[in-house]
Amino acid sequence: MDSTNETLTLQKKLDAEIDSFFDSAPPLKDSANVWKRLTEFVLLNSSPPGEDRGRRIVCVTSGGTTVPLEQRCVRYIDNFSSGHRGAASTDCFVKAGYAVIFLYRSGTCQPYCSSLPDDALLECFEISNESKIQVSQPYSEAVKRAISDHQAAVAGGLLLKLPFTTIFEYLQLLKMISQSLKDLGPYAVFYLAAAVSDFYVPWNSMAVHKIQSASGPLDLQLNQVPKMLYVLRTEWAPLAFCISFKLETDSKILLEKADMALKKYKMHAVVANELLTRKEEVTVVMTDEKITVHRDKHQPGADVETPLIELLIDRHSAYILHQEF
Ligand code: PAZ
Repeated sequence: MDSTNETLTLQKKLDAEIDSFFDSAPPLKDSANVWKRLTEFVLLNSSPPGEDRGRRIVCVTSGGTTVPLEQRCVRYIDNFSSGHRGAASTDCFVKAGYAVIFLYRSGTCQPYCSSLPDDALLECFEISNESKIQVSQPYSEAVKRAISDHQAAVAGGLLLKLPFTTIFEYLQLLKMISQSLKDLGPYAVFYLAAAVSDFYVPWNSMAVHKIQSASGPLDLQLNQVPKMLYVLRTEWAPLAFCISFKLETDSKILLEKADMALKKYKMHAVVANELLTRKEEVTVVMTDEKITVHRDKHQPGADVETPLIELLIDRHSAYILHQEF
């Protein structure tokens, strides 16, 4: 078989796997309403008053997907992702004038909350002598800033938040988002920071009820999640600027794996990070260059997302120029 035929055969196999994934996935709840919110958001940002060009829109994915083991799910496979990267990156994109579709795992970090404690409701508020709820003094500025920045982003039509839990919901939503952004061409960005499951139990071969422990050891057969990055890049949103992430725990293979992902899925950039140092530094792997960015340790509260997003926006601008001429 020559290489063109081999590529076609692989493509057909991938298409069949993807069709089977979506055909057997449980239907997305409230999908008509999600589609309505998405199309309204895209329309709102398509040509803001006084501007002849629409705003750039980025889909930021954040947090980890779960893999249910039962249809009436009691148990599921999960991963470590806290959603910090996606939330902090959203703050930076909005600040830079992008509109953000924040596709996030329910219960993970939220935009504008990175300087608040995890249990913000209990830590940041207190009951006054007059039995009123008030912000406790040490958090007063941080809470004010978080609320006003968040309100400004939502009221300004710059932030749309869509939650997911399972791998099925995540991929159905991602597909829907890419369809809604299709007309933006190079002005759309996918920033895929979510930690997406590599394996799953197909819905139609999944136990319906809670798996019983009395039946002895559990034998699990997991299918591979089809490689949607390639399809996103080549079919769903062929003109969008696509950034994916590669996480490894072994620094020796990290850059090589990121490079492979760049080529295999035709990404414009792959952000390589290690589990333990992911909040300190990341390396952006692109076709002609690799650039490492660091958190500024001398600046209190500084994060690695600020220089990362600055760099990516710069490369996105160059990409738009290149597409237009
Ligand atoms: O969500 P978080 O801030 O705890 O971690 C971010 C991250 C490591 C999940 C992200 O930077 C990343 O690498 N996502 C892709 C993971 C993967 O290779 O599937």
